Order: sequence, then C-alpha cells, then structure tokens
Amino acid sequence: MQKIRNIAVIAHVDHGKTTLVDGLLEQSGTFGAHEQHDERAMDSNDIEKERGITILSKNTAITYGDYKINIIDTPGHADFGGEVERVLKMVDGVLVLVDAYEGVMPQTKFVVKKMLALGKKPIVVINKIDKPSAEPDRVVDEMFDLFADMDATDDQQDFPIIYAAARDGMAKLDMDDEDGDFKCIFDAIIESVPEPEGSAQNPLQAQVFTLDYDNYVGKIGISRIFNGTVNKGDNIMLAKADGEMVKGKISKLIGFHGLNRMEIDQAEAGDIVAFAGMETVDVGDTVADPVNPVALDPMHVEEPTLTVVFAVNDSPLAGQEGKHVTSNKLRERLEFEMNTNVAMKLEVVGEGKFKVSGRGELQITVLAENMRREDFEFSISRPEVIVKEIEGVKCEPYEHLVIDVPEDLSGTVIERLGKRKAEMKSMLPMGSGFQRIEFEIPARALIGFRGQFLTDTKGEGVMNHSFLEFRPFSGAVESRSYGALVSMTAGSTLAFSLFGIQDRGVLYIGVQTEVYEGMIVGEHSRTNDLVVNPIKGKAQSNVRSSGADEAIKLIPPRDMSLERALEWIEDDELLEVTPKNVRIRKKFLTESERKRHARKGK
Ligand SMILES: Nc1nc2c(ncn2[C@@H]2O[C@H](COP(=O)(O)OP(=O)(O)OP(=O)(O)O)[C@@H](O)[C@H]2O)c(=O)[nH]1
Ligand SMILES: [Mg+2]
Repeated sequence: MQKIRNIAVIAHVDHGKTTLVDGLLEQSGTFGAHEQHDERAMDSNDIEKERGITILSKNTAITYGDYKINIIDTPGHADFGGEVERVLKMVDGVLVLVDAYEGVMPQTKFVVKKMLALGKKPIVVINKIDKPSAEPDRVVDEMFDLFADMDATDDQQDFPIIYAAARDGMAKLDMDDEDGDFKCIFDAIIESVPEPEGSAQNPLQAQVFTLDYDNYVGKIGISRIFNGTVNKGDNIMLAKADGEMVKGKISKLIGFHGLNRMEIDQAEAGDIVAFAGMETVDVGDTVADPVNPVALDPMHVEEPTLTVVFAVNDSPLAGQEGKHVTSNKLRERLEFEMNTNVAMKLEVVGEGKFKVSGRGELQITVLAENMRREDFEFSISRPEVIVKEIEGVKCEPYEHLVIDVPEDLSGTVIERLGKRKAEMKSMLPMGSGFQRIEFEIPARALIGFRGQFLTDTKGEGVMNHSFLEFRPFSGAVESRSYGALVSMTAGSTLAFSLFGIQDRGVLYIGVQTEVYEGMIVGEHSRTNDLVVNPIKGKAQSNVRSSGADEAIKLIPPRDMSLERALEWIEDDELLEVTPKNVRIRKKFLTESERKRHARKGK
C-alpha cells in the first residue's frame, strides 16, 4: 500500500491557509519548475479570486519523499463553516493556523472545537510572524488556553508548534531558530499525523464529502476511501443517508495531483479520489461494495440559520438587463445550486418566490453574485434568521462576536451593541491603542450592524463572528436607525435635484441614473422615510438672481455593494439584482400603497 497522510488546513478567515497550501505545493516540487500559477492557486473560482477568500473547500495532493500527502484547504469564513466539520471527518490530522497578531478568533474557536470533538490531534502553525505587530508567545498561550477550555485530552494538548510566514515560504520550530523552509512542516505531518486506518483488502467503503459538477460526466463525488480497492468501471452500491441502497457504476475515477485532476484506473483505502457516474450521489453517501454494502456513519450537515426570498424581478425596469428573468429559469438555477451545495435549502413559497436558507449573508450574496454573472435578474428580500422550537421553547441563533476597536471608540460600540441585545463577555487591551471586546449576540441583531459599525469606527474597527448555538428568543432588537430617501417619480437623475437632496442624508446613486417611483436613492438622516424628486431640473427663469449661481457640488454617492445593500434593507424593502445594477426599492412602489399597507400592518 502507498504511504499516505491526509490533512485538512483549518483556521479563522484570512489567517493564511490557502497561502500555506501554495507553499506546500511549491516546496514539495509539485508545481513544475516552470509551471505558472497564481498566488493562492487553490482559490480557483472568480469570486474567490476577487474577494481573496476561500468559499469551497478543495483538495489537492502532493508527493513528499515516498509519501503522498492529501491536503484539504477549507474556508475560514463563518458562513462556510459547515464544510469544515465534513472535511475533518475525511482526514487523520489537521494544521490549525492562527495569526501571530490576531490570535484566537471566533472561527478559530469554532474549528478547534469541531476538531477536538472528532478526536483529531493538530499541528499548530503560528502564521504571519513577519508582521511587525506579531506576538507569537501571546498567541501560543491563547492556543493552550483555548485547548484547555475546550477540554482537549492530554494528547491533544501536547501539539507540535510551528512558527511560519507562509507568504514567504518560511517556517521554524522555535522563534530563536534561524529562518527555515517548510521541511519542518512536512516532517511534522509525516511524524505526527496518524497513518490511515482500514485495509485495501476489505470490502469497499468510501464516503462522499464534496460534490462537484462537470458538463461532460455530470455529478462527481469527492470521497475518502476508508476500506477496499476501487477500479474504474466497478459496480458499486451507493448507501444513502436514509438507508436506501442504489446500484451504480464508477464510470470514471479521478485522482488529484497539485492543481491537476487526472483519470486513474485504481485507488485504495486511505486515499482521496473522485467518482463519476452516480447521478443520485449526495454528500455523506457511502460508496460501498455491491455484495456486502456497509454504510459509514451519516454526516452531520450544519443547519441553515438565515433565509432570504429570491423572487422574479417585478420592478418597472425589469427584463431590461438580464437574460434569464422568468420564474422557471430562477427555479432551475436555484435547484441546480442545491444539488451541489448541501449547506443551502430551497423552498417554493409562492408564484415566482423561492425561500433560500443558508448559513449567513455572505453565502447568500455569493450565490446572488454568481447568478448575476450568469445573466440572471431577480429580487431578494431582507435576510431573516431561522427561528425554531426546541423542547417547546422558541429559539433563535446566537453568534459569538469579537470586535477590535480603537480604545476611544469602544464606548460608542458597546452602547450600540447593548441596544441590540449583545452581552459583553470580555474586554482586553490589544496594544497600539486597540481593544478587543467579545460579545454574545442574537444573529438577528447583527443584520445591518456592520455598516453602522464601520461608520462608527470610521472604518478602523474589525468585526468577526461565528455561530454559537440556538438560544431562547430574545424579543425585539433595534434595527436600522435611519429612514430611506425614496424617489417619487421615474426618469434619469439630475445634478440639480440631487444637490438639493444630499443635505437630507446620504445618496446611493449619482447623476444620470435611471430611477423609478418607489426606488430608494439614499439614506435619510432621520428615522422616517422621505419621498424626494431626484429628476427635477432647474426651473427656467428670466429673472437673473443676484450674484453667480451657487456651484453644484455633489458628494460622491455611497457605493452600495450587494452585501452592504442586503444588510441595509428592511422588511418593506427589496433588492433588485441584475447583471448591471443592484437597486434598492420599496416593496410597494407608490406612497399611497405604502400608507395603506402600513395602516393594515398596525
Ligand atoms: N504578512 C503576512 N501575510 C500573509 C502571510 N500568509 C498569508 N498572508 C496574507 O494573508 C491574506 C490571507 O491569506 P489567505 O491564504 O487567503 O488566507 P486564508 O486563511 O486562506 O483565508 P480564507 O480562505 O478566506 O479563510 C493574504 O493577503 C495573504 O497574502 C504571512 O505569512 N505573512
Ligand atoms: Mg483560503
């Protein structure tokens, strides 16, 4: 049998996982000497590249000495955290990265907890030690405290530590050592990650942990083989989570090496490969021996915590910018997504209306962003958290929130969060005038908070949160403090009128922008909505005013990205998403309809 090690790389967002994997690929010689590749090569899809974050976990394999090391890079953003637990079940060891300045963050806690619960033993990598503000000793202490708090076993607490600057391909075992390369990381993987259990002679048992889709071969299940040997063309039995057994055949067997995938003829226990040919395959299924099929433990998929409604765009500008605009198209596309994305759920809630549930706003924004690029046009509603009943008690998701803010602003932020039902858990000085404050807060209260927080801290604050647990419903929380500036008419905006409106709040649109009645053009500086006319030109007059005209100086409009806009809207508002524009609108476009509806609501 081949000598194999299987590892996952886990950490809080941006702590350097994908960069470290680059280094492992590079320094193992897996990239050919002249092979061109991008930075963070594993972040291969467009949105990942643009945003510099990992969205889907991806696997690769490298050769080091006589070992094959399968590596799974995981996303660090909390919205994609559901992937991590599944991935952890597929590997025998983990590299836990932690930023040498930022230290233990919400998602570090989340992934370490999962890892410890699954009985894995980690290698801890203190990354970014090149940062001038790095405090590796403090961060090592934080990691020990974290492991102790989470009841790690003695063996788990006795983890190897590596200090690294992944971006520079540098690593060492002791801060006092001279800078070295990744050899110490490879050696630690080979020495401290257990070799795969199971045997190539046993009946086949492989578990699917990720789905992929290929236009030619259809659904592909990326799987870890726990027992047995599999050949291209083999008949197999697919054991589904609900106990059903479906006969199938492996039409293609795909292996991984570096950034490449290639067809292979055979794979054995211990390895990670992809199977094509099973149209009904789902995450968690066991690919088993056809004669003696034994299912592996089903996989726990994290439940969604947030929903939004995707609907057919019915704005006055509908159908002008997108190619796919009908309810059928929308439904097809969303169903396709659910096919490969197990963390999301879909429910039809009305004519042309689809409730999409996921783990957070980013996950939903990424789906919407992908659809825009595929020429879809649709509307989305304000995100709502999923409330559920647990033992007769109405419960809602809570999040663990960590913020870093300049000391003089901490008072403002604490007060704001207090109004949003956050409970402060700790406050620590972080050096360079910053404070780290930790809270527990209903997820509901976080919707729309980020924009406020960035304004309050003049963009200097950093906030991070991740799912904690469901807790009893906390009652009403404060939401957006300001009203909207709503257009009263349709047309193209003019500088003269925008100039008049900009004193009333913050504009979201500039000149020569198509607007319609009920479209939101900005945020009012007061709590109520204000109806405005953004297309009014200057009245022509024969009487010349004394002195020169007041020069029209427009403040640049605030750029409302899809994410920002999604966080900003209230229940009676919608986002209109097209390939070219993200518009914010009232659900009811005329003022009289809104008034009638508001009365009914009361
Ligand atoms: N100073 C410094 N920056 C680093 C180092 N390693 C990575 N970075 C930078 O940190 C940022 C995040 O790196 P990634 O590798 O994308 O982090 P990640 O953990 O994969 O992020 P997610 O997948 O989104 O969770 C990038 O800008 C990297 O260039 C390092 O050793 N030192
Ligand atoms: Mg990454």
